[in-house]
Amino acid sequence: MKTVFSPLHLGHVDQTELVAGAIVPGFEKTSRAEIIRARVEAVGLGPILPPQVHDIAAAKRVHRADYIDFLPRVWPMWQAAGHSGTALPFTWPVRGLRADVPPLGIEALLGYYSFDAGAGFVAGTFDAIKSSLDVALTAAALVGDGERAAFALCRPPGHHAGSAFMGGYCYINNAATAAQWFRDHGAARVSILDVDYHHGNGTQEIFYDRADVQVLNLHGDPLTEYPFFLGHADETGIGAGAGFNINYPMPSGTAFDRWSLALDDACARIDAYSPGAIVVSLGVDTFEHDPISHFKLTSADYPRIGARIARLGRPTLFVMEGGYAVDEIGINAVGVLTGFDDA
Ligand code: Q9C
Ligand code: ZN
Repeated sequence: MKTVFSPLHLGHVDQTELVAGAIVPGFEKTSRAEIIRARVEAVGLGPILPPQVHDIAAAKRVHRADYIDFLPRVWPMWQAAGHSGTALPFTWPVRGLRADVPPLGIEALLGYYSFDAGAGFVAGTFDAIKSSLDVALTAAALVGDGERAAFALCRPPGHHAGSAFMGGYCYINNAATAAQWFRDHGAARVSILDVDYHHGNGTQEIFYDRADVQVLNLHGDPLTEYPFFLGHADETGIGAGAGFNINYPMPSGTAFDRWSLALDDACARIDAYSPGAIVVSLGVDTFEHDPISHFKLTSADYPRIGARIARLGRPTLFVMEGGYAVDEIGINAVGVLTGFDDA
């Protein structure tokens, strides 16, 4: 399997986040992608290719244009305001406030275009966001050109980013943009299978009223797990999209015996949908030793995930999402891919 990777992710570095009332170093750090890339090389998964630069207009097929146009302005506006450190919001237009009038200042705009304080900007963040998108689209094109599968080693991740908001370490929804790319290049239907520990709220929001992209999410129950405010089992789609959004919330402590039953059910639904391509939002924060998550998958389970997805027998794009147990992130993420290739 070919991997697409860009070193531009390295500019998204030393950003901080808010954890338990304290500003701390971000869990979503550069070593994540570097260790995965090293593992791809160590196991000889296949060639590692640089991305081709794409027009950012591809992201506007699933995101609001004003949101995408805001992203390159964040750091210059933050600096012009005399700020340093990590650009983060502190107020949001929730119930009772107006979300229809964009404010003028950078701190307010960051709140307007986000749902939490989990997507900070530093000087190199926009270039990393754009490179991550380019990685996803380049890998999608490999699959479109006939590869059985490809690995988009994206950083930063994307599945929490919605049509007009960032959050949860995510800015542009790489998996959603890639799914739309498949739709725009001949696939009548696309399935997005999100196996990250956290519910892919952005992906769900983007496709919630659409029948042409099926979204399946296996994740920690939002009653207790981030992102808390989406991802329940009764969210099944709306309008034309009714029945095409499928959530599998599972309790803390879930291990592979139960998790794999949800995967089997999701795969049966993908089979029934008969998509022209599958986009896997590949998070490995389901791992038993992940520092911010609460499932109990082991390193031996990840190749089984890949093998099960391979049995679907469809063109498959793997898009990297979360996973914060850095020591094992390479073994676990690449384990899914070797499990796929060996099946
Ligand atoms: N106490 C992804 O996996 N909350 N995003 C962390 C730590 C944010 C996860 C709180 C988790 C975001 C792509
Ligand atoms: Zn996650």
